Amino acid sequence: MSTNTDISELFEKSADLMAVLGVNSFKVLATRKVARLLRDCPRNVEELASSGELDNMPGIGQHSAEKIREYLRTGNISEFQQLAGEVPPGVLAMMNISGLGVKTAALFWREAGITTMDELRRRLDDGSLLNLPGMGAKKLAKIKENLAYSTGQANRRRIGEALPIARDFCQLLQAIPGIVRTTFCGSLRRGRETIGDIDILVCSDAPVHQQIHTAVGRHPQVAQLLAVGETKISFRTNLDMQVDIRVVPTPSWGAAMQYFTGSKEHNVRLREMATVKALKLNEWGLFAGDTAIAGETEEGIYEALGLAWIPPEMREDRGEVTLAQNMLSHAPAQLKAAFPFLADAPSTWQTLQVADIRGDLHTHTIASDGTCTIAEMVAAAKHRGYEYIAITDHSKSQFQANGLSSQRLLDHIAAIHAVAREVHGIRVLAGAEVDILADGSLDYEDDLLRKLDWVIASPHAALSQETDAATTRLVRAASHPLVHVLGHPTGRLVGKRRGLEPDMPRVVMAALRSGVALEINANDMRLDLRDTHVRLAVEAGVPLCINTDAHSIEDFSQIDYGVLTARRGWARKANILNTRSGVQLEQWMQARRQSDEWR
Ligand code: DGT
Ligand code: CA
Ligand code: CA
Ligand code: ZN
Repeated sequence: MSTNTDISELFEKSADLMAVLGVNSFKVLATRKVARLLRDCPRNVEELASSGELDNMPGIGQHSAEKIREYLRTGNISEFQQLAGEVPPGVLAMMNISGLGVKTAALFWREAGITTMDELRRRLDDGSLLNLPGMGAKKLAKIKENLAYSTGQANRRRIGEALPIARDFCQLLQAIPGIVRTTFCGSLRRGRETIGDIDILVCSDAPVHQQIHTAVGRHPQVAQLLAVGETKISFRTNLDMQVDIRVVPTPSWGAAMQYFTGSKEHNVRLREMATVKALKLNEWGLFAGDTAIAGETEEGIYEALGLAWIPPEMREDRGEVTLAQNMLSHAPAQLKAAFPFLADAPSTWQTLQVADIRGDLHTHTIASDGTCTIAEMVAAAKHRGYEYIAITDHSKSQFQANGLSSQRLLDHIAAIHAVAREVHGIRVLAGAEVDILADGSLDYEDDLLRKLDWVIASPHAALSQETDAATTRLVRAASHPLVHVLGHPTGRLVGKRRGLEPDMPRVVMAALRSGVALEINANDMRLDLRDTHVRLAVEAGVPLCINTDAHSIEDFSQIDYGVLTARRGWARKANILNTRSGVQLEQWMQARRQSDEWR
């Protein structure tokens, strides 16, 4: 976890606190602005502080600079701690419910005296909140629904929050003498969109628990040690995530990795296979009687069970064991019978890699709600080694995101083309992220869409539609001949907003018929398509795009989460449109536009 992120989150949280406490709104806005600047700043804030540049940064005033220095010195900001003391934690928690913002939380607290989630739940049920100003039955019903949804997700964190923490601690542990290897396992290694707790394994044949205890105890991110033993150390981080560290000896390393990666359902299958072979599988190894026949490597465990090694993201008991069995025994006929969409009947699973991605086809600039210019986005994409990038700002209905009117879009297309002429070594596509309106029509006229190289159609509003309406809407957009890809098709936000719940197989079939691609939005708050939807698209043979939806140059790194989600849906390189070369992509786009001409 970088310092920039930590401080940024602290400022953001403090802005929420100020807003609830009714602090002057200029101060709240200024605090949010600092949070955003820190989040998007490509340079490390510690460096900026020590070089003195912090004091000259636009948007960061003298007071904020002093607070940042205080954090760097002490790991906290006293003024913010004081604010936190004035607001009950339940009131802050309320604000995480979608549709219940700062204003409503303040209203519920000040006017209705609600300070806990339990109380909120009770008062939503007894109808007494209807007396509050501005609270209609419809609004309260929405809050109730969203509350029920976020409760179901309670205590799980987004993968984007958990992964940096896990990497940080693995690095810390790796530096301890006597520790041979470290890795994270569990849901995080499987690339799930949310993480309950972080499971870390360290490999060592020497006693290292004392050193681990010392290193962890000193770490500023650690809030509370929960358990300290010789083979297991657990603690809770400042951001309230539990981390379990387990020490494993070399001969059991692979068995432990396999066991603690899970999933539980996948492990049950494997243990069944072991039993059939009269073997016993546990976290120490695979045993015939008392003799270990595998355990040092994960591959060894799978092989001894008659299975090809299975990428962690696929270990969800969704057919992967059958796949692995047929791959290892080179049974292409059985494999194709079980999984007709795997026409190539692979004998090993070539896992999709981040390095396979050759461009980003969904990015925003300052023309709408991004923070960088066209030239900056293009330069950053080129620096990543990308062969192409599509600039895709919002369309006119997205007024809160500064969406482009028709005239502004024409100017923007010209500006994108101007940048494209200037830079070499990367293709720049002039695109747009066009709103799919509630009825499935698009936010720009066809004549305007024809002027674009690349059209994403995404839903942003009316996301509480019933299934039927949502299906009709998305099918209509997916059937539009000028659309290249459906962007974040459901509009869900992980742990926060359910989004549309269309009949996904029908949307996928519509995309297949019309030749439209589907996006895996890699932003860890979206991951939309989700893993199960990806699998539908892969089975149907609909091409996918993994895009970051970058609003700044830092966001390009979110691609990792999109690739993990793609792997969870069994997508391989050939399924992903933006693993193709620029030339191949252009061919695909041309074929797509011909379908428009034949209309
Ligand atoms: P999470 O933490 O809720 O996001 O999900 P996981 O999958 O990381 O689950 P966790 O942390 O409870 O356990 C990590 C792995 O350890 C799990 O995927 C499989 C294995 N495991 C844990 N408890 C059991 C168990 O009772 N039976 C079996 N077969 N495996 C278990
Ligand atoms: Ca876990
Ligand atoms: Ca665990
Ligand atoms: Zn977007």
